[in-house]
Amino acid sequence: MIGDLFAEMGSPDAGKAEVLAEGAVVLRGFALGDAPALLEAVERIAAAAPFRHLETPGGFRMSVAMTNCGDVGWVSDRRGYRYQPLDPLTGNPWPPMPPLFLGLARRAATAAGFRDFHTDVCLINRYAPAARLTLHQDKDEKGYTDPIVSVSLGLPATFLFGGLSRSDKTRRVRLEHGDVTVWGGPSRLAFHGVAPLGEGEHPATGQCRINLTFRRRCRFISLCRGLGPLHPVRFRAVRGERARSDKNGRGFQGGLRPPWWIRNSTPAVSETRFPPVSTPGPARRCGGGSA
Ligand SMILES: O=C(O)CCC(=O)C(=O)O
Ligand SMILES: [Mn+2]
Repeated sequence: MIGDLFAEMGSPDAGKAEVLAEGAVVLRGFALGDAPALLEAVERIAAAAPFRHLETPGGFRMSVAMTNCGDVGWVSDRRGYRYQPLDPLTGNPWPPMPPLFLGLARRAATAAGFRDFHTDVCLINRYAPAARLTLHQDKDEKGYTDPIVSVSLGLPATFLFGGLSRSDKTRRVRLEHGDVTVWGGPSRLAFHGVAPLGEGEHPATGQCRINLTFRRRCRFISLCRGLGPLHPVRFRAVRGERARSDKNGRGFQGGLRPPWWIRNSTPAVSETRFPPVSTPGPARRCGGGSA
């Protein structure tokens, strides 16, 4: 009975902030109050941009089903990993980011010590039992000054959180419905993944887990929109972006020590508490339609 209640409400630790590493924190239950509306929004997004299993550059089918909303979407195929403004499945722009997503991502980033986070892309992952995400870094964005904000909904998962090298020891962190994980600053390029999802049934999502990862792909709208190479705004933006990554980016692209301005941006979190909200919604299908 009590177990069922927690399954419905999310983490029994709702309201606590659990520090994983410098710049990385789990905000327990942070998205609980928004969960029903987030899941409704995911269904609307999936109606326009269906979940699909992408192919890796090596030719494997990913076990996690994915879709996106925002200015661009993350895709993978034989040509590699990248962001692009059009959904390759429909040929349409990705659905716009709902204001609820923007607000939640910003509030979670602020709670983790990263101010003024403005996300421009949300990758939405759907895990069925046995689906997993192998250890990886989120490094297809243009610059790493902004954190990653990741929302867990539905079935619990084991999140693997390591260091800046693939071989670093990983921590196993149980993520529950409503938990929000934020990693940035010195942890922005930490290797992470998700262990194979266990079987189960969650009142909010049924037999799956939904994950929203909010990123900032770039700070220059013209780059995100893919304007032509001779467009004057794009030209300036490209030069600015190059200058930044040449000067600061080289060292930590490859998983080496981050530059001082990333190392010193320690988020102000230790034993923070925030008020947990619990408004379990009606039972839903598993995130909406698939391709
Ligand atoms: O599902 C998660 O908790 C993590 C997702 C993730 O790492 C990604 O989408 O890059
Ligand atoms: Mn990731």
